Amino acid sequence: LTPAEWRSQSIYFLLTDRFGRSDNSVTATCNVNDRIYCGGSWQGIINQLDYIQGMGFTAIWITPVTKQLSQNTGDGTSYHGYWQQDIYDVNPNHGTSDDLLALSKALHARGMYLMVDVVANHMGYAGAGNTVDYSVFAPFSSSSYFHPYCLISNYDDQSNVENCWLGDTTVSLPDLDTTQSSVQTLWNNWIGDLVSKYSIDGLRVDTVKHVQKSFWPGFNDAAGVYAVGEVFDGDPAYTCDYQNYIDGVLNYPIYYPLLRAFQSSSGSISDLYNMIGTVASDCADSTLLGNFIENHDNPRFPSYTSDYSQAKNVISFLFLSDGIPIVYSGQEQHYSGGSDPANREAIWLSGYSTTVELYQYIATTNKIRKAAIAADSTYITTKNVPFYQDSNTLAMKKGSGSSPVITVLSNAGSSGSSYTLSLSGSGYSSGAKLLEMYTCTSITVDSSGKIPVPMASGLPRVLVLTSSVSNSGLCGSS
Ligand code: ABC
Ligand code: CA
Repeated sequence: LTPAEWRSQSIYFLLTDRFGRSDNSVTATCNVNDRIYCGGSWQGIINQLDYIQGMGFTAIWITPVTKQLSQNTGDGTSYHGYWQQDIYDVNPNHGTSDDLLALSKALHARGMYLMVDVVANHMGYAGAGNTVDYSVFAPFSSSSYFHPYCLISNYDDQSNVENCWLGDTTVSLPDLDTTQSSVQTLWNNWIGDLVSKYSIDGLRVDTVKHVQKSFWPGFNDAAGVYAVGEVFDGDPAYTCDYQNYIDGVLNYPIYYPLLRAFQSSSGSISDLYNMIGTVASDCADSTLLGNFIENHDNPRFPSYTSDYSQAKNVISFLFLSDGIPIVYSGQEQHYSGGSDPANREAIWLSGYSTTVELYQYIATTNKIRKAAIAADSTYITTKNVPFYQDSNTLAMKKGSGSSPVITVLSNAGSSGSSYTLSLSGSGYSSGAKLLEMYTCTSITVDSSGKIPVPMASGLPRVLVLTSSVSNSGLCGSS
């Protein structure tokens, strides 16, 4: 799939080891602190695709598929998939190469897409950096392919970030010398073959800031599909520049102000308001970024606040601002794990309940976004514009000038009062008939051009032109 085709997708990100088991068990134990394989597999994902599709997701992103170091180390095992040793073989803990192919086919049969996580920065070794036996790697079976050993010690020094090694002295992540043309050729051939062998539709690319920028255009071209890179840095000036070398980046610049705005009723709305504009201007194309509020590297949102209204607001933001929404498996169950490894809970232990509040909320929000895309061919490429803020409220509009989708967010929390927000600046004129999509309330723009938005319990509101709602499956339309 091309970048343009990915814009309108929505992505469910899961750790293959933690999502579903081949035996469909919903009781198999999984103690996150043990950092060992819990038994999830590609067949287990196939078994639960109804659960994912039932929330309206059109794509999944799965953790790396390559063969890993096999030891149980002081840092645990390679259950997450970022400690590869043989890039030409698949991780046997997750199944066979035929199982991975079957997953790809099962997704495509449903009209869904497969995004695979890939790592080009490093391999993984069970031991300190000065003890590595390079013959265990395929290819890259000699030290000559790698940078000399040094652990990254200074994130403010870009050459240290690119040339030294991630990991620690228990598990090393031997850092490839990606400036060598032989290394580039091996990676580019590998990614082209992997994408074609498994009919992969998109890539999530690990550790992008740890490889020189000039490596990425060739790799992205060789893949031939949309690639979204992980640049783990909240500074838009630093992170956005990578979008000049790879199709998209994960939206870390928005992640931090989004988290801060909604983690309590005193969070800063204005920092988020300002960052929306900064990202839209600093990044080459904000509509190709990957939006998230949770992932496997950061504490889950409910570890900051257990408030469901706050959780709903961040979900609405991910789906209705610029970029491709990404929900991290377990977010729909309101899982609350903190830092790695606590944020990697097994999803089967939820029993895959589809009746829980956030599962339903995500399903509705996916429908609202799909309806907006269907009603307005410019929706997905038109930049989101924030136009109103007060200390607890943010309003933004996205889509065509005459019928934008208006999203009103609040960080007042579940105990927030009921009141009518008199919203100006939306662009709608007096008399326009709008529908609030979460409550199916009809609203008419008042004689002074303000929208009387019924707010309650700190919940988000989404307003669209009533005439655009047909065929959405929402608010009584078929
Ligand atoms: C884990 C624990 C370690 C523990 C080890 C045994 O297990 O985190 O504490 O010692 C994989 C596994 C992890 C494992 C690591 C290392 O490998 O999943 O469980 O660590 O063995 C990607 C993946 C991630 C993966 C790897 C490695 C890379 O998403 O799952 O980890 O393939 C850095 C990298 C980033 C990486 C992340 C985990 O570490 O850049 O690619 N993620 C600062 C730095 C970032 C740094 C981040 C976290 O800290 O700038 O580069 O990410 O260490 C903001 C700033 C940011 C700043 C944050 C903290 O604050 O803007 O720049 O980030 O304000
Ligand atoms: Ca590197």
